[in-house]
Amino acid sequence: MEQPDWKTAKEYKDITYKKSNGVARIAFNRPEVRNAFRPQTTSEIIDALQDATVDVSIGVVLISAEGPSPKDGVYSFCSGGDQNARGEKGYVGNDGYHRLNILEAQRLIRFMPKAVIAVVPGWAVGGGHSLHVVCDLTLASKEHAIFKQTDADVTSFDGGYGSAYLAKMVGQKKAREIFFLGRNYSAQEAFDMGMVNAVIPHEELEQTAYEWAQEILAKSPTSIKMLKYAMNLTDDGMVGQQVFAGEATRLAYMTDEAKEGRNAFLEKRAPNFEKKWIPN
Ligand code: S0N
Repeated sequence: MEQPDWKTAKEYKDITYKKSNGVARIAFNRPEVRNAFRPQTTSEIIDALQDATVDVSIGVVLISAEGPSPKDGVYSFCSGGDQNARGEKGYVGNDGYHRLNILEAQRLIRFMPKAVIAVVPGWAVGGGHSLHVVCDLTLASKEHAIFKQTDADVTSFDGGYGSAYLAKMVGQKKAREIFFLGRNYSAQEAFDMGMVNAVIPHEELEQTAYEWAQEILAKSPTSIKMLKYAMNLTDDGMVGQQVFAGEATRLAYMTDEAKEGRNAFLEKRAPNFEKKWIPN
């Protein structure tokens, strides 16, 4: 199978951002704090996600992590909000403003018209756990991935996708156990409860993620986009409908009917739609 030829797409401080043959890889790069995110980290992730969204050569995004920690050799995906960046009133950026911009990162992952895969090499905790939940797919290291929800330990809780959508994924009882007890779950346990797609030997994790991405890239882009939006729709309310319906409208623009509607207006005449009421 093809090996990636990663090229740095943009230099950042808290993340790495690379691309190879249709795949973008965004990776947390603060392994010494278990890849906790501070406002700067999330701003950088948002910037990279926006780039991957508009780059037409990119079809799949991997959210991964650098590591292990130089301090103790422990692997992590992300340990959530950096508790050191949390002032008296919340997460504080370098500019002194309080931010919760991880939610914008979640929305970009959720609504981008491309598949997003969480590649979990180690700890996925708190907001890091929520991030893997919001990704379309999750691949986890057999030896090192540990899933854990500490939101209720530190009074910094995700009442959106991280919890409510998780409950749709693993069931209400299990989701409440995950949040209320905050236990550690192995990759296999996470797989068994339906929040991980595959448990992969650690050394093969990144290559496997790249191969899954290549498999998706071989599919029809419009199909992947519409299927993602269709599966999102019922959980995303009117916004889900708006995103899905927007794509339907975009496809409708490509019909002769749409051209006739536009031309008739511009030519100041009644449209002739040929009255073809095509059945389903
Ligand atoms: C990850 C844990 C379980 C790892 O334990 P381990 O291996 O024993 O390592 P430690 O010795 O604890 O840690 C190693 C070093 O890393 C630092 N560190 C770890 N995590 C963080 C962190 N989150 N912030 C800052 N520093 C961290 C340690 O301090 C240690 O440093 P040194 O070597 O200097 O001592 C364990 O570390 C752990 O439990 N970490 C804390 C996890 C946590 O509580 N995270 C926050 C949970 N809440 C959120 O993330 C929600 C935030 C949020 O953004 C949100 C809010 C509303 C709506 C949505 C969201 C959202 O989630 O998106």
